[in-house]
Amino acid sequence: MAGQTAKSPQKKKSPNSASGQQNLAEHLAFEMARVVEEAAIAAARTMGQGDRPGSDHAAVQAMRRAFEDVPIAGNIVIGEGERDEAPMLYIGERVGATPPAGLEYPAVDIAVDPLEGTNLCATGAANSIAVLAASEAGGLLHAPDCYMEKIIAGPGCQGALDLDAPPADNLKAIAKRLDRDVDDLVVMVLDRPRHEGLIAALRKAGARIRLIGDGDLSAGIAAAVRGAGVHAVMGIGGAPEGVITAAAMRCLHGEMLGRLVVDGKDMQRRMEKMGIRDPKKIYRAQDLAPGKKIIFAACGVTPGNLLQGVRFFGDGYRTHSLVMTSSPNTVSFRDTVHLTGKPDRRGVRLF
Ligand code: VTB
Repeated sequence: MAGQTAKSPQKKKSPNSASGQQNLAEHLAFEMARVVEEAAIAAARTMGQGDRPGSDHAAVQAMRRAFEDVPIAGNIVIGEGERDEAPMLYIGERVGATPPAGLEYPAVDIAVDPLEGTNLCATGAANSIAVLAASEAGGLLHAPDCYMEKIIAGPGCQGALDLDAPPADNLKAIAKRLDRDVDDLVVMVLDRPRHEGLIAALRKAGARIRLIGDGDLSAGIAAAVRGAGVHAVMGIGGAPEGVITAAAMRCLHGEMLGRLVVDGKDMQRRMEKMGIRDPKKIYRAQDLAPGKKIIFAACGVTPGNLLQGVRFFGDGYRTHSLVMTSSPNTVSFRDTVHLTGKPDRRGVRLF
């Protein structure tokens, strides 16, 4: 990210020094963690209410509000939809704090999913998260709101996957890289009729499967983190979610291949308008999120494989977030107790 450009003579430290840049990335990552935490807390309050739009709205509103304190000139490149269909966090919306006179904040492109897994939250099911990815301008593909074929696995599988190969071949390749057998693998697949063939092939090959109702983004991140209990994600999910997953892969060095699903002339025209010349292109994480300075932040809403959900107690709440930067390459799990009232005699719990 271009550092804060000081136009005022009072500003002493050069933000373009290596340590200035590093501090800026770390500082912004911290700010972004606050943004996803606010969205997660608001969404988590609605858990299990069976009100999908209500859950989504709570997350969107809280995230939009939280951006107002972040010192960036933010540009939403993936959001809640086009300007005419989404009141907040629409594509092209400018977010961020207003800089003091004479200062410019860094230009940042942002992809948001204030509540990934709306249904999961509305039904109290596992793995809904509030999530965003950010980068210097131009660092995230402006993916159209269409489907994407995906295959995602951990860093050990770099270069081992093939989107056009039969699922059994990919399983063999993953098993080999992870030094285990195919029947030791756990693959997450969105539970959809379109995946009937894929599921049958995975079962035939002997892999263990977790069918998920929603949320191939959090599943993809889990696949790139050892110990999260998932080795791969396969199948067709959202392309915008694919870009955010790719940003996470840039920080975790996970392997990911994706190809847009272009059905119909309308979609083809939309892609051309967006400058996507080869709709059959197979993207890697580096193509979907090419930024040099990626920031990724996710906060658990409902309890999941990777992140705890938000827990509320009398005097506050506790959030669990994953906050990452690509340069410097850091991965932090942030377990935060937010004390909103006067701490009572119960104090702060270790876990
Ligand atoms: C996908 C997936 C998301 O919604 O977009 C899915 O990437 C939508 O698929 O993680 P359908 O149109 O088949 O429902 C999510 O699961 C988010 O809810």
